[in-house]
Amino acid sequence: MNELVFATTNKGKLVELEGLVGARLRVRSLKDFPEIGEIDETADTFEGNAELKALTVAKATGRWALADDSGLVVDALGGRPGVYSARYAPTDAERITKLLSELSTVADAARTARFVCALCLASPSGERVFQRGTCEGRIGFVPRGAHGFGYDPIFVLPDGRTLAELTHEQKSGLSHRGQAFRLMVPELERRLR
Ligand code: ITT
Repeated sequence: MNELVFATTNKGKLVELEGLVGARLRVRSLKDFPEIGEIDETADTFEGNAELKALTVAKATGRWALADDSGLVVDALGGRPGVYSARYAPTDAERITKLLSELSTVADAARTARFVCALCLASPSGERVFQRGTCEGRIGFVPRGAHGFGYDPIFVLPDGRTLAELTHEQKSGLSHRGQAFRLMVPELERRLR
């Protein structure tokens, strides 16, 4: 079975990505390559940061690498936190509290938002393939649900459930990451046989 390195340190992403391809590919993560260390996300687009992470890891490991750069785009905040979603506050709980407080005077109808996921698959010789997925919803008023990670407990889907109220499989079926990933699977199958 071929090996793919997920260029991520985010446990929540890793669990989701392993669920999506773990059966087809031998999945390694940055934990298996501690010498690579932190990769600075200096680009100002999701694709730019995904490319930085994937290329760095592919070159350092000599293996195909897949990176995910994702985040939450909130319309009432002019698109923030966007590419800075991980750096918006130090922990998931603090990020949620800060976002709810920034939106405290914003009515339900104006709380529209979307998750964006850019995936970049890169080879050690510098080949690159990109895919993108989005998931539309609204920012709720109180956190609900115990599954998922990050902003999931305050991301409300059109049916009223938060992403954190879905099982792992249900979330993958409609999430930004699940969509981007399903688009990437044929590319993985073609290149990593
Ligand atoms: P890596 O760069 O190591 O992959 P990271 O957490 O720094 O991990 P990003 O820079 O892509 O990842 O930041 C994405 C942030 O957006 C992440 O930390 C969450 O706060 C949020 N996020 C992304 N996808 C999410 C999801 O499916 N559910 C909830 N929050 C999500």
